[in-house]
Amino acid sequence: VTKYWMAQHNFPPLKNDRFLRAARGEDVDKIPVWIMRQAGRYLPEFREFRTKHDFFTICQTPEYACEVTLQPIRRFELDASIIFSDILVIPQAMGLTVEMRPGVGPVLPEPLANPSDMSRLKRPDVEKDLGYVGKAITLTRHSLEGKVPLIGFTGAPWTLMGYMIQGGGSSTMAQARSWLYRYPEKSIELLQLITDIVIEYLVMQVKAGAQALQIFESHADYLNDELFKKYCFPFVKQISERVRAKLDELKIAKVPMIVFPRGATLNSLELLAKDHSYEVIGVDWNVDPVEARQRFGPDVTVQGNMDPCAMYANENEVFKRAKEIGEKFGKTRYIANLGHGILPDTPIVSVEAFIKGVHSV
Ligand code: 1CP
Repeated sequence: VTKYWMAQHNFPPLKNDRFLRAARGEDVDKIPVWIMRQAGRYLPEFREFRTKHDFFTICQTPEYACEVTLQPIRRFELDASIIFSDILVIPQAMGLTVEMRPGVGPVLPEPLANPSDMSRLKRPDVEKDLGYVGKAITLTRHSLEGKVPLIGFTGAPWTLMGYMIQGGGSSTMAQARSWLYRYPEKSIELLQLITDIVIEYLVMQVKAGAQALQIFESHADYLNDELFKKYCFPFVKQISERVRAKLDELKIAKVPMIVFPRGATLNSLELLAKDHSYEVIGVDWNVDPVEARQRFGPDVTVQGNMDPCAMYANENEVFKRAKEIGEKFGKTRYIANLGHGILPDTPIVSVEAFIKGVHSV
């Protein structure tokens, strides 16, 4: 079946497998590097494209999503691409309205005010309602011509729950976080519903051609160790285990999985790393490379973690820092990235210097 599926897609052979090798713990000639939000507003060609097309229209139109995914790959010596989409396509497919407001970010005008609002949510037919993401992945995988691998992604359950209750970004996530204490059972019910959808969504992405998967738990910083153990870890673990089991059942080759619990405590990160349900753990810029290695052990690849604001230093400084981080993590089981998404006004020369610095190790 794997052969049949490959033949059916007939994807071009991969020419640069550094990223996949590092994820699997194999030797690499150079440290692989990619950048979270590498397709985005710091690129003039992206800004130009956005003046013509609405954000979710880009996500929903495979030719457009493919075009913006390729933009950073044409410009830079990156070692991986990530499909252009957003984590909020899931709440959207569950029936919530999501608007992308310029200068504000995503807004959900009718969030879940209390557990009875959960009756407004629907269980999407993933292949149908989110099939556009699969189509974008297949098209992009062909259009990349094997230059670099293509990463698929999703938001993790707690992060998505946060947006669904909060109605947008927030500096406290107080509404969402208070659900965890006021309605623990209903919170778990909601997290489980999202988990079930996320699993189907990720399997669809691999079927469509995604060569790795990243799970963004961007709101892990709101969870202390107790909350992380109860509301993040079990669901994130379930996602990896059930995605792998489903791919086995479909006889499709498994792909490396990355979890990025941004802002999680070192205890929480260690819990995830030592569980080995993910090949790769993403860390933000507050995590010390040497301490991370010590606490995670030798059998997990680490991804990260230069401060996105360090990209505002001069070119030489950016190069030097990138090289230093590479040396601290070492060439084995390491994927270089920023500690969070690249900021919209980051200088292009910094991106070039960052990549050169990593590749110089
Ligand atoms: O290039 C890539 O990395 C692929 C595209 C991508 C990804 C992986 C986008 C496009 N969004 C995401 C993931 C995403 N979206 C996350 C997880 C990563 C992270 O923590 O940053 C989150 C939290 C979102 C939600 C979201 N979408 C925000 C954050 C809002 C907040 O304050 O909580 C914002 C600003 C967006 C909009 C968005 N998504 C992507 C882009 C390029 C943009 C900018 C909007 C625009 O172009 O108008």
